[in-house]
Amino acid sequence: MSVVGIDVGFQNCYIAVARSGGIETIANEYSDRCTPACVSLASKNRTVGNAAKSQIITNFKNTLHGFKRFHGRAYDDPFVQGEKPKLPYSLHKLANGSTGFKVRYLDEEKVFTIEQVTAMLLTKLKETSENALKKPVVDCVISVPSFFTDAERRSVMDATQIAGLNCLRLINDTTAVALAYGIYKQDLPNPEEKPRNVVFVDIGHSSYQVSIAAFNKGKLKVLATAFDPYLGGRNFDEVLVEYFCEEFKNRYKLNVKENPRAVLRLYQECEKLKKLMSANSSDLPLNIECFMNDIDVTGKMNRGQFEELCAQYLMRVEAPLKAVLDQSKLSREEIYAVEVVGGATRIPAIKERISKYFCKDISTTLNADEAVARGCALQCAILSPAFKVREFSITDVVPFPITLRWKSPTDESFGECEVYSKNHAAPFSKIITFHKKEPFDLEAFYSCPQELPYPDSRIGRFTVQNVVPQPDGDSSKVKVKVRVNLHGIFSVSSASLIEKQKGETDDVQMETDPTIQNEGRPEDQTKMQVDQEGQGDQPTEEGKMPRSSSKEGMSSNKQEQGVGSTKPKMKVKSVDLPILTNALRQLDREVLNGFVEDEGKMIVQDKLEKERNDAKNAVEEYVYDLRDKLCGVYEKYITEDDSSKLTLMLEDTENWLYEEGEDQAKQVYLDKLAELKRFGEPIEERHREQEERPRAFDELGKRI
Ligand code: ATP
Ligand code: K
Ligand code: MG
Repeated sequence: MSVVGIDVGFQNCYIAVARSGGIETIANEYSDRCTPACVSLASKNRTVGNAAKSQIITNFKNTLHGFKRFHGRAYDDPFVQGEKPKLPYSLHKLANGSTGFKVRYLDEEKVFTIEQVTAMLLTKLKETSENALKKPVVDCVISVPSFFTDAERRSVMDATQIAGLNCLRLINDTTAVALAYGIYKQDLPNPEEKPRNVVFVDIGHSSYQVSIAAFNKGKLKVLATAFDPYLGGRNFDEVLVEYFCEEFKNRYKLNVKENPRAVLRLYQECEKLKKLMSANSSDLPLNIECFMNDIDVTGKMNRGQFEELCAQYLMRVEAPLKAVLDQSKLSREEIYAVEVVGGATRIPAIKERISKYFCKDISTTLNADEAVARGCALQCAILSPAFKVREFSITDVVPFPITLRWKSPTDESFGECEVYSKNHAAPFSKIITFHKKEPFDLEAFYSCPQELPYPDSRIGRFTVQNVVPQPDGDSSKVKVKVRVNLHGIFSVSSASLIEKQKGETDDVQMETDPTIQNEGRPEDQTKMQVDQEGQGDQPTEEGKMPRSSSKEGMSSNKQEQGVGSTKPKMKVKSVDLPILTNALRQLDREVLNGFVEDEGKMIVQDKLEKERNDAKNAVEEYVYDLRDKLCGVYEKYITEDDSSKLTLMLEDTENWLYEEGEDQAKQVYLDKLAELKRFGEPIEERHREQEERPRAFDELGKRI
């Protein structure tokens, strides 16, 4: 079993794996530990990561990047609409209202969903992990921003499925960082002592997250999270781009904005300049040759100027820090350390503001780029039965309160109840008891739309099916288990109908007291209790949660709730009820299966194309190699006449490679190579024999 952690960033992805020596961040085929979140579609194949990044300008219409935040979002979503004019590629409204990407692929126009695009990226990251581990990779843990809502998380989960990954947990970025921080610490307070409270800040390319976690030996508990979901390094790039666009308009009369390639180049150069300014406070140049209309452009900027231009964004650093501290109810003195990660925290003005807010030097003991991936790998190791790792329990929080609403099918009345408050522990299950005679709908939604960084507060509708009245016509008692699972996704995970047994009629009837049927007063209608087993259990598929319907469990539940006068001797029988889940923006299962198949086909296509290219390169290499040797080491082993004939043949092949041989089937190249080798190999053979002869004599001499 593989133990892999993946940080899927808006801009940069990192992979960490567990090997015998511990957790290691691994490099891709470019010896780069960072794989750009970039997918490029072309007429014969797809390229992903570094190779795709180099296509951003040349193949801008078909090179997708900056797509992470389209997960779970409708095309009409204000965020999507805001991004659209800035993107070099085209978005497309899908039939179900979701956001699609319109590209040319295999010489045809194709529309991919966000799940498919992220799956392409994940396929690449999976391959990179497989190359490093030298075995198939299926199990993994993937990070998402702590503020991702249900729809966004479900969409990422679908992407992992398309890529053939089994995501054991979607873990929040800052929680992964907290784990990477805490698990190796030997000096954490004992369980009964006051915990060590640490602030974790992660500012990436698109977003800003902060959390406070309390550590004791063997555990971490997230106390609170806060965020500015739309503040990240890219805002600072944009400020520079706007500034230089204006400047180039004035100085060179260039309208940069109308040239997508120029805009993309300017973004790349501005990002470099931004990074340089983090290390250097003096004037720094920006030079781009042949920028537009054959004009070379130059500009300059220094850190002071940059900070002035970015004042509106720097101002936003404080609010999440204040929000997280307020929610944790801790004082600044109770904060042990402030750990920062994420590329954008390298901006000095950001660091200063964080440090100033907590009246503390910030710590950078964690690797700012790799901590999230390492935390993911650690979580994967903990969850994997195949790997022994120190016990460490993680309790996360629910970022947005969740309310459940139910409607009476017979009249207009309805009831609702907040099932998870803000910062409620997660994962967590609860059981709600209803008294119903027929199937009913539960609607889950986020209670505070105004604080949600997402335009739709709905989570989904869950229909509890097969509910029937009791034989005597009374309502049945229906126990519904709701859950925020390991991925941070809400679900109605199971339901059961409790049947009255003969001879117990009176007891049970007491519980169907009509007051409990009183819709609109959640306290009366719902009886909630914490399902103790629900915490920290292994992730299981929807609807496959362990049922808690034992006789003992039931009676003790009642005592806790103080409902009814059930005697322990009462016999209860429970029947599992199917639940129909209709989550917001959820992909149809059939469609998802189709995507799994399509991804498989695209993987094969990429593999074939790679083999074809490799075969072509092998011909080219052989031509150059043999030509060199004919004038060198092989000279003695071939007549002058044969040599010039062969040289001519090599030249023909080279020309052919640039002309009709440019784009041929793999077999054509294999045949070409075989043909050349028919001439080349006898020469090589003679050469080798000659080389080995004296050595063989030497060996013989030694033995005698
Ligand atoms: P997100 O977390 O939003 O999904 P991400 O994980 O891809 O994004 P990171 O890799 O953490 O983001 O950070 C990338 C950002 O950090 C980019 O905006 C990059 O320009 C910026 N960055 C990296 N190094 C520096 C530096 N030295 N100075 C300033 N900014 C930097
Ligand atoms: K990252
Ligand atoms: Mg990140």
